[in-house]
Amino acid sequence: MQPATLLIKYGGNAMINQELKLQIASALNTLKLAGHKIVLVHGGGPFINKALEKAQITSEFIEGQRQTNAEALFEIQKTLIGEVNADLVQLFSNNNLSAVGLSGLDAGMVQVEKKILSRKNASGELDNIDLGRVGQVKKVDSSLIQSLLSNHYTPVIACIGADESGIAYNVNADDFAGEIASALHADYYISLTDVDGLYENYPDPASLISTIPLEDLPKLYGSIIQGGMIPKIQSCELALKKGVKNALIINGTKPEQLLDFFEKNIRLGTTITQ
Ligand code: X2W
Repeated sequence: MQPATLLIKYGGNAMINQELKLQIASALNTLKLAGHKIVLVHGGGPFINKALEKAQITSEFIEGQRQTNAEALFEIQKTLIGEVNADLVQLFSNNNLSAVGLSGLDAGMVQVEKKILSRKNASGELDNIDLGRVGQVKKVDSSLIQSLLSNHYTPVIACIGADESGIAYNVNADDFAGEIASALHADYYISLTDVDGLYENYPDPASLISTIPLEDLPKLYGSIIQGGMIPKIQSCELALKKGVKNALIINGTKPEQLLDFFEKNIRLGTTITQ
């Protein structure tokens, strides 16, 4: 495969143990050596859950978004930037990836605005739900990422952004990654998750969908596309609509899938086509 820019979203559920993370680091190193430019955006949901529990802060998810008050945001920033990001950077740098740890706050890279969710109530009217300090990406300045890539560094980015006045917000990592992929005009947006892809009838392995056109997705929400798959597919949709060439969901708990796909041309996971 021709050298390409790969934006990889690495979710917390695919970071379950050190051995697995090492295998991911080694696979990314192979891809980098093959000439691909790699940018990694990470989440860390399970680590955030633990930190909030320890701090005795309760949090609720509404349509895949964690309601976040100022106290929760403080814990989330500490966890994503100080713990998850720092740990990945250390591991990746040890595996010759020259990783540089960032969040959307660095150089004002990711500007967000407060996210407002509208949801139908029992009488069919739309209610606005206040998610607190949850942001929606408004603008990405990709120049810092571009300059790191041209100097052979691997940016590793935590999903925190700030609004115009510099106030920090928690951003869903799938949404954040899709926006970065489009700002970069990445060749591939890859969502590394803990399932093999999108299934017609989960978990029947024979029903794994190997390719699906973008235009077929809208009618599948609520049936084939459910739960945690919703933000993943939505971020693929967003990336493709905003100029990314290919979007792919593969199993991050099977790191060999990355090499099979990009090195051996074996079609794995679910590819969403333009
Ligand atoms: C997410 C950010 C982390 C994330 C959260 O607080 O859990 C919002 O929901 P995964 O591991 O990719 O799920 N933010 C607003 O998305 O992590």
